Amino acid sequence: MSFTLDSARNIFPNTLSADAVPALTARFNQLSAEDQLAWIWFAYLEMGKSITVAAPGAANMQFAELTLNEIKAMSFQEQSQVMCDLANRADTPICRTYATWTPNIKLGFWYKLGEWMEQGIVAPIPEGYKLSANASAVLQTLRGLDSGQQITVLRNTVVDMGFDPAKMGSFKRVSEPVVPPTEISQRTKVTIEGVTSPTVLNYMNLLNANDFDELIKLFAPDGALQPPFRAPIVGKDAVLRFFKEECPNLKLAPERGVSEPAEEGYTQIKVTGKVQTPWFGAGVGMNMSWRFLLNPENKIFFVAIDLLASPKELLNLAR
Ligand code: ECH
Ligand code: GLY
Ligand code: GLY
Ligand code: GLY
Repeated sequence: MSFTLDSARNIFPNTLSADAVPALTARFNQLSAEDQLAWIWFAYLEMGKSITVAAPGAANMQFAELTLNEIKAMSFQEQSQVMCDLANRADTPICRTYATWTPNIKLGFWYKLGEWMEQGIVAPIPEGYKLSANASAVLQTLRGLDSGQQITVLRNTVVDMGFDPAKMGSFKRVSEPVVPPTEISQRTKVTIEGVTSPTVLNYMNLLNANDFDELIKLFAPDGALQPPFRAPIVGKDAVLRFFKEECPNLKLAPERGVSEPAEEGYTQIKVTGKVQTPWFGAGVGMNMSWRFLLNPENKIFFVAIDLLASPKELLNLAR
């Protein structure tokens, strides 16, 4: 029996991912649009006390600029309507534009709106707004998560807003210019206790260097990558596009791992360690695992990236 995408997804089945994130997201999605926006506002303010979000890069913002200016020129009532439409995933021109943006552009857009809300340029969350009992309970659950899980929830709420791209037919995706790879002399090299696979070491080093054109060469033609809480992205073209659109400036700090032969000349390798996003830098170290399945040519047939349930999971290399 040779590996399929489905069987590959089940390697290292003891890996405990942060189920609290999708569970909380599902409860969040039950809230009204007004409650969702106020909930994010309160969550963002509260998290801002302990972690600092980086300002979006200028390149990042230029694509949202037209829409931001359009919103700036509106009345408070119209602005509130636009924000509710986004939360409701309504079918409006702005919600359709939003759907064409990469996650980083969406995050930059809301970063700017948040600044403007603070400055009184965009309609604020009404003073004294009282969250519903459900929303308060969901916020209380968020407080109990570690910061890596908290920022993942926040990111997901932003990424899921706007009109559903699946209902849009064909459209032009809008993304920032691809970042240039780090100069060879400036590159860092990871070491992973228990793992010597050049494919895995190169994966980490090339991703850290933003060298996506070399990175993709490590994948089999039908190779797949499964990001946290998402369906696998299948095939080299789609994976390369994902790297270029969503993976610049990540910092992967793998710590340890285990490697063992699998069926038919394949090799399965699990690695655990920390990951930083450019939005929060060293302020948030996410506890992650990578589960690689290499084919007999040592190309990546499958890799799943998971956000771990707890720091304890960093030591769980059991099969
Ligand atoms: C305000 C109120 C009204 C509504 C809204 C507001 C604004 C909210 C704002 C939120 C900003 C949130 C941000 C969140 C950023 C989170 C980033 C994360 C990144 C995780 C990345 C990982 C990468 C893993 C990977 C690895 C690989 O090996 C392969 C690739 C990949 C307040 C106005 C909305 C402004 C900035 C969680 C885990 C390791 C899979 C990518
Ligand atoms: N400030 C983080 C980013 O632009 O990706
Ligand atoms: N809040 C601490 C952590 O990220 O683990
Ligand atoms: N999924 C990780 C990111 O785009 O930040």
